[in-house]
Amino acid sequence: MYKKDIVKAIVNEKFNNKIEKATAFAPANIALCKYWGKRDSELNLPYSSSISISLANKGVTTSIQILKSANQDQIILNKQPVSSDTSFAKRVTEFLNLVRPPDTHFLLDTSANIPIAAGVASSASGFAALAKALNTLFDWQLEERQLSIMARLGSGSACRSLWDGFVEWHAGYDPSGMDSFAELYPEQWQELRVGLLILSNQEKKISSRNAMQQTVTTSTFYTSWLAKADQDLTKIKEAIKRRDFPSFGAAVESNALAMHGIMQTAWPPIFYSLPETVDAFRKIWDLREKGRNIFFTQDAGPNLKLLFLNEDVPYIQQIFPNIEILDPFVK
Ligand code: 2P0
Repeated sequence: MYKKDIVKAIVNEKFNNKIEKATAFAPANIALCKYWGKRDSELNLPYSSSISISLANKGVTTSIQILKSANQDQIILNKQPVSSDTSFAKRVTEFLNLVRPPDTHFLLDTSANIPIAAGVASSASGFAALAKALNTLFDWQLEERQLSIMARLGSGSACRSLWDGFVEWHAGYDPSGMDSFAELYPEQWQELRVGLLILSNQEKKISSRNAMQQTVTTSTFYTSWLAKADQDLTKIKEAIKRRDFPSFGAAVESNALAMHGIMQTAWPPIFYSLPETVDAFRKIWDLREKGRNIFFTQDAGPNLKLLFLNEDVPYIQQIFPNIEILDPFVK
């Protein structure tokens, strides 16, 4: 099945373009139980379900408008024009091609209010904001579920960036992916804090898209990861419900370490951690031995996101002076 068929089914070729320009914001999200591996790489369909926390007002704002008498799209990222031959522009154009009426070009102006180096401002909030802006521009009036599927076609994790708070992405079973969408996990945990610990600005050598594919195709342990992800999802959801922070943190951290572990069993091996990352692991484990409830998660890069409760904010600031602390439930 192709992306274009899915888009056709969702928007029903409806392109009522009455307004000139539409703007939308979508928050960045951090997976607590990770998405790592696709059963369909065209439609970004995952093997396993995942759950994330959105970062309130940290994310991407995107404006889209139709350009009259232009012969190509114009793309602006953080106020700078982006050349059409960059991988960023190619990915955006490819997505716009799915919804492009004949002889139409777009001006897309996108900006992130979170450092790209944090590894959270990239494709997820970008494609979620773009899907929302297109929904307004073309007056599709999509339901949340359809919008989530639209965003997923741009980038898997984008389907989770349409809500604040906890969001669960159901992997689904259908080859069409119409049952693979995210929805709000309706629990509010006001005391929960996320700290962005930037350890390096170095660009990653392998994209998560390629890295997850390499893991699926070469790791003999991949099915163990799926069994673990399934168990962790249940543990994390239950711990959220009970507001049981030690169980929550342990399941989240263990899930991230397992994802990175499984990558090391791919061939060629994939290793996103730097010495600074490993030093930070040890520091956090030492703090836990001293009785502090501080946990981490790590995505496809060397930086860490720390999880702790509001009562530990002063302590965390003292130990990690450069950390950026976010309150996911306050806009
Ligand atoms: C996640 N990551 O669940 C996992 C954990 C990174 C590590 O989703 O190919 O940009 O666009 O579907 O969503 C990053 O991968 O990949 C990601 P595509 P995506 O957040």
